[in-house]
Amino acid sequence: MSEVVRYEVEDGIAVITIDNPPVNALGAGVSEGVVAGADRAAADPAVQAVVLIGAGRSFIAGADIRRFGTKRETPTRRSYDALEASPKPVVAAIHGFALGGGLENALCCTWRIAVPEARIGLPEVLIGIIPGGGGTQRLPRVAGVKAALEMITSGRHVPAPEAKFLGIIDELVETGDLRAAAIAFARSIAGKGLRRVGEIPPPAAEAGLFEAQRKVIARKARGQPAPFAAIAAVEAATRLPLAEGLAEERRLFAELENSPEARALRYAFFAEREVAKLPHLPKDTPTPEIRRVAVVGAGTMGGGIAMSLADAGIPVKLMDASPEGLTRGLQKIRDNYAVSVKRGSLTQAEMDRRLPLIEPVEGYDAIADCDAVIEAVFEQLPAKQEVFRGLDAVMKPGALLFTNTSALDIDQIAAATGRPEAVAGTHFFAPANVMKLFEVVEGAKTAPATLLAAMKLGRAIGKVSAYAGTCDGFVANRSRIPFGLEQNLMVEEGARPEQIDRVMTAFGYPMGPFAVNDLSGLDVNYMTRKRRAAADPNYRKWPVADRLVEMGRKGQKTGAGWYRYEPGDRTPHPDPIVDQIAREVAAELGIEQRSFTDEEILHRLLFASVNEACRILAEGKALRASDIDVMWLNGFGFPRYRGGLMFWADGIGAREIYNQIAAWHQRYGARWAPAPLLREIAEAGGSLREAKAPQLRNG
Ligand code: 3H9
Repeated sequence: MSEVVRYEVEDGIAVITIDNPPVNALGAGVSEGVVAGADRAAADPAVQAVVLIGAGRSFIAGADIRRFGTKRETPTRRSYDALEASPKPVVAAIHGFALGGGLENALCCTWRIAVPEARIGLPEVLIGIIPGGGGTQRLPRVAGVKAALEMITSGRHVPAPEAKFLGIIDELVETGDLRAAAIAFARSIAGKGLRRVGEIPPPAAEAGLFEAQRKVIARKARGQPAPFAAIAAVEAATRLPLAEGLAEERRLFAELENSPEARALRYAFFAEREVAKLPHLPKDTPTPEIRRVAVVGAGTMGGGIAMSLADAGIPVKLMDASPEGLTRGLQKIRDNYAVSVKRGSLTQAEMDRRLPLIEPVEGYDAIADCDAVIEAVFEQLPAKQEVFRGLDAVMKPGALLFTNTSALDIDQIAAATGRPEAVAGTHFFAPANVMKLFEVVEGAKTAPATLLAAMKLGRAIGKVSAYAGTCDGFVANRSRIPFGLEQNLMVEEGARPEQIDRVMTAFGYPMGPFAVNDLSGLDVNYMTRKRRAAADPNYRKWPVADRLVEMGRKGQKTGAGWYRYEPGDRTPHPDPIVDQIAREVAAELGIEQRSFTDEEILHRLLFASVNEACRILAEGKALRASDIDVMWLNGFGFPRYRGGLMFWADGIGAREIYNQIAAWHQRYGARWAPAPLLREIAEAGGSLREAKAPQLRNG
């Protein structure tokens, strides 16, 4: 047959097995192998029915995403057509994932059975396209238009029991051996006729459904054509015969495959897989298991961290220096879960399962046997060092000691222990139980095994783990700081917060940066700025922001910050007082105020960060430019359909960015000095998104 598809006949049942590790994507030879298998089964009079199954950990994860956007031959027959045309019943036996083209192949089979843990879905919109193997036409025919529309526009992975309820799966297989169950099932339905999904007449949609869905999408999927195309394709299924609906689907698919959004989203998909890899570490490094975790500090961060562990089913011991702090922290956790239950995003049963996983304890002795500790106390070095001295005294040998700092020196924290190799940073982003980014920070003495264990822990709690070397701000915040600085300085120069916010929301951010500052509280970084100013005589202060804080304008929580707010309402209203403060600061600093174009605002903010990202990479603090992109996507709300900071920058071109930065260097001085790596890439006509740290370039 083919190297990736096997064909066997067992007692009158043909079994076509796809074996294309790791996830049985429909790569080279797979579709051809399925077609050949279906033909062989059709031609063999001894075969009564066919089973289509996946080897390894999945049924089929979909088309091979790496092949999109490349020239490839259109096969004369696709597996979808061959399966649907089979004169004998075909049973799709699903475990792991049946996604995209995987589910579409299954929908061309006459029956679908699955293990309860399996997940199915059409996630194509998440990579900027729509299903292209008939999913938009066949899913509405089995699941109804409403359910199909929801699945296709969200890309959600649907658990098998729900898929059974929706009519997509015919039977759940509770016994362990799916292959044997599928063969038995095939035998039971052999000779009892065919029930092809494609022969079901076009399904009807309730009035107004498509319009309503377009409105839902308009809010969520700004700037993205794929969800709208998905709605159009499903709409076609309700009014066209199958063949015409399939042609319409193919036309829409072809329009999207090479769209800028699809290219950016494909890049983001692979960047998020690459970020998990630390190829500079020795290959045989063991990864210690972390089963029980302690969290020290029951404040907002510590509570959020404890919740993210409990959410993933990991038992947590929560401790705090003060009994009142612990009680308050636990109450806050309870309240947070209760709010989720009230909103309907969590069931009461799930809350009742998670809460007991968080066990309040007193004193270090109570956590001594945990595999790892995450310290989340006040962001001050002496406080953290004291905790680490306490941990060092009691923790069992081999326990891993993580600090949730956002800016302090990991090495100084590690130095408070006799086991710096076991210490690493695990930087959560607020709110810790919501934000996906999990920065793993390597200190000078951190052992590779400690790093790998931290990376794995992040993934186990559903986060995106990303490596950072230790330096002020680590990678994510350090690359974001110049953006924040320019945002503030442009206000001194005459740009208004509302213009900057409008430019960035039009770019695709869910909120403008000033509105975000007001939401998180302007006082949050006030102390960090003071600390940096004290340490560095050249530190460029943010006088407008500082004055707002000093006036008590700390953002939404005080009813005013960069904007003013009406009581009980989060709508930001521009406030002339802010313009006045900006004018005063400008006058004091001798800055002449002027107007800004939208493009200048966008470029000032993002080029500043591209330049810093190049320095970070050259210093080896981030491994790959794409890691920085992953951080911006998961930590700062950078629009995913633009790929990430460095992917976006490549769209403009390193040379143009370098020239502009060099011009701003002349105009604004040292902070705009072009990074040598940027210059190198610009001169070589190279790609920013492919830039790597020296430790990866040399090895
Ligand atoms: C489609 O089907 C279009 C159709 O309508 C037909 C059109 C004609 N392609 O994520 P993991 C690689 S569009 C290529 O770490 P997990 C991945 O890069 C497709 N490669 O595992 C990684 O490689 P490496 C619709 C793929 O267990 C390795 O497999 N389908 C693909 O955490 C392991 O992946 C999707 O969008 C692929 N389709 O999660 C599903 N999938 O080891 C995309 C995976 O070298 N995939 N790889 O880094 C996923 O969502 C997850 O991979 C999955 C497994 C949930 C399946």
